[in-house]
Amino acid sequence: MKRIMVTGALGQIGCDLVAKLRQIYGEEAVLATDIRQIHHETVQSGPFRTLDVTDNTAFYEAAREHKADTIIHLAALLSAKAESDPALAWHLNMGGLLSGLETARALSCQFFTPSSIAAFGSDTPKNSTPQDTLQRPLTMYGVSKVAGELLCDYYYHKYGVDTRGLRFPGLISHSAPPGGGTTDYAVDMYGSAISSGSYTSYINKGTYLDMMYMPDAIQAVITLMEADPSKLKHRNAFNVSAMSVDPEAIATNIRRHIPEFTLDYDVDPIRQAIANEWPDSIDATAAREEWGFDVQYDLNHMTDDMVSKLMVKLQADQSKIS
Ligand code: VAH
Repeated sequence: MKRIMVTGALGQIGCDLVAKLRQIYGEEAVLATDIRQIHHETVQSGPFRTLDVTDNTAFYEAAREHKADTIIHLAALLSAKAESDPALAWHLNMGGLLSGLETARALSCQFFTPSSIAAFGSDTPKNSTPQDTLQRPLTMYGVSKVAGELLCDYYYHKYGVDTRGLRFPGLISHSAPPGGGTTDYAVDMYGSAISSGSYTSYINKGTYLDMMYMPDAIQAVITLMEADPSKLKHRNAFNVSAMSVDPEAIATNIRRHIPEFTLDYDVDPIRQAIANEWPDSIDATAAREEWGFDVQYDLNHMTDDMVSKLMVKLQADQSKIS
């Protein structure tokens, strides 16, 4: 990777990924794009342009003008939003992906796009879900993720496009809010614990899902994209995870810092039904063996960092008000 174009750069992954890529490869080397333009560090700290990823010509022109050799395509609707507007989700998630792959083919770019644990359905083995197994999701988000994995593999086998992907678990971060996902409850819980000392979860206790702290997710993208292609037996997409937790496990861990934190439940049937489709825990052996996937953050370490970073943010916000 030398000259990188990122789509969905103002999203939960995009904000942190663009910052890290600019730190490693240089600010001018990383073009951030998004459908929105807002006042944000990602826009201010290097090249930025607005982009509708479903516009093939605009996608191609942005990458060509940037002289991109790598496309990191993040723009998509997440699970809960996708379920509320399946036709829009298919249009954006698959139309945007096809634009990106056609651009990568025309300009000989390396190509990354995330898949998700949502690519598995309720008849997939729920514990230590294998890298290669049944994928019959019944959510539009899951359908678009499985279709996306197949399309990326097709572009590799048919045209030789160097496509690579990760099946991300729920991602937890403090810098940018997630938007329209199901695992967002975990991010919201940390924020509420700091701001109000309590949280009402829309996902029920005992609902185990794979999660990962954002720094580990960002490092996984970079390590995979820099990996020796001759070592890759899989491409789209690798299972990766750092932990399997339910709301109670996160709450118990938060109480190591905020003993009086309280958690109760008001379950959202739509997002609970989505979560019920997903594995309890996935097996990341292939990622470890083929390109050295590893994580630095377990639940304790993630909570320590989230609480300290959110405390700083809250104090900064309070000083602005006073
Ligand atoms: C979502 N955060 O909740 C995303 C992710 C595994 C979940 O794909 O939709």
